[in-house]
Amino acid sequence: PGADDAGSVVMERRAQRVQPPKMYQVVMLNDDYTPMEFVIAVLQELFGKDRETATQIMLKIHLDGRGVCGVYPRDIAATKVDQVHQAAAKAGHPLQATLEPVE
Ligand code: NFA
Repeated sequence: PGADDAGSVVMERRAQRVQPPKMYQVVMLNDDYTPMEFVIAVLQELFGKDRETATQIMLKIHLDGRGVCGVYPRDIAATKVDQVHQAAAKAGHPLQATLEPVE
C-alpha cells in the first residue's frame, strides 16, 4: 500500500465519521381504551409537543390507527418507547408505541 492508499483510507474514514446516525420513528398505535387526554399529555411530556400539536397527533392516531410522535437516534427512540409503555402501564392504559427505521 502506497501513499495514495493511505490517503484514500483517511478520506474514507472521514466520510464515515460525518454520516448522521440512522434515525427511528416512534410510532404510537390507536386503541379503544386509552383516554384522549392521556395521549395528549404523553405527547407533551415525553415528546415535547405543545398542546395544539399534541392534539393534532393524537387525533391523527385515533383516525388513522397510527402516528409518528418523533424521530430520534435508535437508543433515544427505544427509551421513548419504554417511557410510553411505563407511563401507560402505571395509569392502567393499553397504549402502545413502537420503533420504525426512517426511510
Ligand atoms: N381511541 C382512543 C379513544 O377513543 C384515543 C386514542 C388516541 C388512543 C390515540 C390511543 C392513541 N379514547
